[in-house]
Amino acid sequence: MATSPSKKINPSTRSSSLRVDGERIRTIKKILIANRGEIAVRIMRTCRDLGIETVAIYSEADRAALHVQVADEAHCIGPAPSVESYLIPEKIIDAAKKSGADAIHPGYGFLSEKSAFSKACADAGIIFLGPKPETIEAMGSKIGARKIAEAAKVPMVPGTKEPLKDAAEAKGIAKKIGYPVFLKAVSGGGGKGMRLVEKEADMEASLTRAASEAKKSFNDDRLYIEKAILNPRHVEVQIAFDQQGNGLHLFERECSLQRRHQKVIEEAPSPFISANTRKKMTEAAVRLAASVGYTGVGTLEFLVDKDENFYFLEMNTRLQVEHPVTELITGLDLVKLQIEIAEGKPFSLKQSDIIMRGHAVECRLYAEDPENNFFPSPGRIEWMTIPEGPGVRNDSGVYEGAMIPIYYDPLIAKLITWGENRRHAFQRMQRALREYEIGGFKNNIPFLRTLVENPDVLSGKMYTHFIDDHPELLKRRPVDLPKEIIFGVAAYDRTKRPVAAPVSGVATVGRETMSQWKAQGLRDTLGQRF
Ligand code: MV4
Repeated sequence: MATSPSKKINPSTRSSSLRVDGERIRTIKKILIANRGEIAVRIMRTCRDLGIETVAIYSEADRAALHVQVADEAHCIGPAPSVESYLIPEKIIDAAKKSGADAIHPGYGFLSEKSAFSKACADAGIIFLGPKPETIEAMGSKIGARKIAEAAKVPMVPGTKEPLKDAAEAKGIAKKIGYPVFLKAVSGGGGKGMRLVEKEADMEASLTRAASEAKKSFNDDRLYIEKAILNPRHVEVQIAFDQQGNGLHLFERECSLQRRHQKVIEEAPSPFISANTRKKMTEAAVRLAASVGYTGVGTLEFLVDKDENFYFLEMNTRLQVEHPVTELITGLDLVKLQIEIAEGKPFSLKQSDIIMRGHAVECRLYAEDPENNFFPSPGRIEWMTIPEGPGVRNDSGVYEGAMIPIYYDPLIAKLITWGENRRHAFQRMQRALREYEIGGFKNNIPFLRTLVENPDVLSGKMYTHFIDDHPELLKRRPVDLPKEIIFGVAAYDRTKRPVAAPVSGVATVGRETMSQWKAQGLRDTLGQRF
């Protein structure tokens, strides 16, 4: 696919092979991004910053998608369903070879944590922007990860490190560690296929159901058992390792506001943990990653109880959705780090150079209807007003006029704000969400506004089941019009062409015209959207 020459960057500005400390540096000049949506666009932005050419892949449903338009070059890899396109390693490696890309960035989801894909890239002589296949494989088995954590003396939830043999064994272990317990799939992760067992009488039925779910989801029916931590907080540590074995942590993220294992709001740092807990947790994370010879960026998930005891859960060997909050408090670009690590460059930073400054919050914008059980709501973006101003970052994969396909994750954008402290970051998030307008389909912006204005959220009282425990958060609130209209004007203007309101010779649209607008019944029109 041809692209305009004006977009082309000159890759010759990136010097080729040089030696640092006797290690070979392989300069990356062209990266294929094996993903779509906001993360593909975000990765391409860093590539452009670094003078690296970008290659997009796209399915037939994504011909006009933003990531295709942003890339220097794009290749169609098949029909809309991801099992026929974004999930097929051969098609992606073929596109990489055709385009002459030296590296592939998998983003998150799709093939990002498939060791076979990482291996296939290596076999094709293409750099995979992620850890070695053996590391992905080792962390893919949750009992394998528990054995690694134990060897590295990282605290974890009491439970088993071998697959369960039968119900009698499961009952014996559960009795010893105490109910309630969780049955989890050995090949699971991200909360999929977990089952809470509250008492011995439920064990047999739970085992049968959990095993059949695990078989269906992961083609592996092996289960293990863990003591259940009640009302935990979900805190994760960002780490990075270069190929020389230097390890760093980039502090932690708080991810407790979630619904059905889908995170809704994340922030950094965690408002719950003390400096002492932070030190112990980040040291444990670096120790665990070092013990497996980790390379690249990665995340260690922990559960934290009310007494700030922390327990290792699992490791994610990819760039995560919520990485921008870490970028905003550290000033680092995690994609740039990934690229430099893959090139074989040793870190130029020491741990003491990484300083946490201020606070960051991220809201995930989904094309789904909070008032209808978060049912996905695809469609066309009829209009969109994007927040701007101090401390605001919008990572989006869409544009006004774009179609949201039904085939993929309904995440359309991430809104991230930075502030000098938590309160300031949330104030900016409240402001930015009031500016944000997306029309044409149902989305969760009103729900996000409710959340970031909630007193319990603002005082840091949330926990993993907070949203489930507060169904009233899902109800749309009446909103007072005058506050909203400051930015609502622009949106109204674009839906009701012509641009200028044809009211008694008034040619400009602004706050002065509001009373006339009201006379035209504007309140009713806007009322449908707030
Ligand atoms: C747990 C747990 C409590 N105790 N394990 C969810 C994500 C996945 N990585 C593991 N998860 C959990 N594992 C033990 N032993 C609580 C969670 C958990 C959770 C569980 C049910 C519903 C929502 C949850 C949100 C975050 C964490």
